[in-house]
Amino acid sequence: MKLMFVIVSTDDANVVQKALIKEHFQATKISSTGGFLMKGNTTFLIGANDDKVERIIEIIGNHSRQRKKVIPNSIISEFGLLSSNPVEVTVGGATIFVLNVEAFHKL
Ligand code: 2BA
Repeated sequence: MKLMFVIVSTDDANVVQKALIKEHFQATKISSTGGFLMKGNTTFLIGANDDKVERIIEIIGNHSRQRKKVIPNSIISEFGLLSSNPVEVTVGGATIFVLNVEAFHKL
């Protein structure tokens, strides 16, 4: 058995959670904060049989892969709004740790 720590953007957390539930994978969702950006992200704790790990990674990748997004970027001067140029930013992505589980009890 494995314990997976999966850190995703909070923007992707709900779709990842729904996709895991749809395939009957149990997960615990924890609100977390990235140590570098100090921005909120979401960590899933997932206990799973060894043969399910690849499928779980696939599901997470399908719903949180890094991608480009175009967002409005307004330039504001002392005279007010000057222009609104869309800029491309990278969003999403997942960091996944897979650990061996020595024992698992449900009491
Ligand atoms: P990622 O590498 O995709 O990491 C996203 C989040 O995943 C991290 O948020 C952190 O919460 C978690 N994470 C990543 N690697 C980890 C590890 N080895 N152990 C535990 N948790 C881990 P942040 O720490 O806020 O980092 C956000 C993004 O900033 C990172 O994206 C990376 O692109 C960049 N970054 C992080 N540390 C950096 C550093 N020392 N120098 C330059 N860029 C850094």
